[in-house]
Amino acid sequence: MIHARDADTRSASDEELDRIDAWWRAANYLSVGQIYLLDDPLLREPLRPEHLKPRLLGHWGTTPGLNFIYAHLERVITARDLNAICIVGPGHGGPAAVANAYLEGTYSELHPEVTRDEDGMRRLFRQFSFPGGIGSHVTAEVPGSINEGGELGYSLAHAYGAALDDPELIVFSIVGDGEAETGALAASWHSNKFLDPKGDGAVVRILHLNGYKIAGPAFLARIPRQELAALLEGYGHRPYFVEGSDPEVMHRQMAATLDEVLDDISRIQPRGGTLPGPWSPRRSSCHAGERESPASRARGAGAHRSRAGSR
Ligand SMILES: Cc1ncc(C[n+]2csc(CCOP(=O)(O)OP(=O)(O)O)c2C)c(N)n1
Ligand SMILES: [Mg+2]
Repeated sequence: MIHARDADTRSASDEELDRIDAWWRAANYLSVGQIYLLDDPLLREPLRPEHLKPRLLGHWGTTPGLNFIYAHLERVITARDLNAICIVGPGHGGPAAVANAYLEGTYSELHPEVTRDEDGMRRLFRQFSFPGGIGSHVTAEVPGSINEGGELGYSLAHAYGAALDDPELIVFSIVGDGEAETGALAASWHSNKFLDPKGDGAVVRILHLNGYKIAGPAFLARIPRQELAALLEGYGHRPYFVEGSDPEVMHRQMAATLDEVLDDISRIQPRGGTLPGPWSPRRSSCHAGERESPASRARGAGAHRSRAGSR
């Protein structure tokens, strides 16, 4: 079992960590807005009942964790110029996926009517889980989505499929701890047996242990840590733990751990290249419009581009 790097380890600069935190908070705001708000997206006035959605579908629980991971993936993908994709598995993760795509600008590229201003935010918030709008989980309308979130259990299978399809790709696959209790996901931990660590793409699995499946307890978050580590090691994975509740400490841990994981992968998959760092000059599929080829465009259009994980 590998513990998260010491929180004092300098991997990202203080300024970078501040910017990651700002992204995370903005994504959290955009997520809450989607779940609750019908109007007044910038909360210019004191809240009134007519500003709120009369019926709520979707839930907050998994969202801050997804936003946290996504914000950190943005840093490593940009810093290392990764060709990466993020697959969002946890139930009702839709608000986070949409919020981050909106922050990136890719949501408005695909849906120009959802503009990047107050009117666009109103539309973004109103459409979420609303008649005539979009689903409460990740759906095909989310730019880059290849994993339909409505039926739990397939995130890892889709992640491995993407890595088998493209040897240049690094797939960050976020698995919900409730999702992990489905049969499909439980079996998918074995997909590493099909992957050639050197020749295929890489899968970084991020198990999001928020402790719950909606409101019920999720057991992978409640078994002793040693037992969880032994379970994952038994499947052939190398677990890293990032845990806590203080955002400042967590940001530092996550940045350092992601760097450690990606350095490990680059030692297994050395690539040529002229850019600084161990990675060849590839594009991130998270920035729509920067993709290099129709093939990679097609891939990005199917995958919820974001980024996180370990081989
Ligand atoms: C196959 C399947 N079974 C049950 C559900 C109902 N369901 C929706 S979200 C959820 C909990 C998922 O837990 P987790 O992945 O941990 O997400 P979180 O609750 O933390 O957001 C369940 C059981 C579903 N969508 N698909
Ligand atoms: Mg959960």
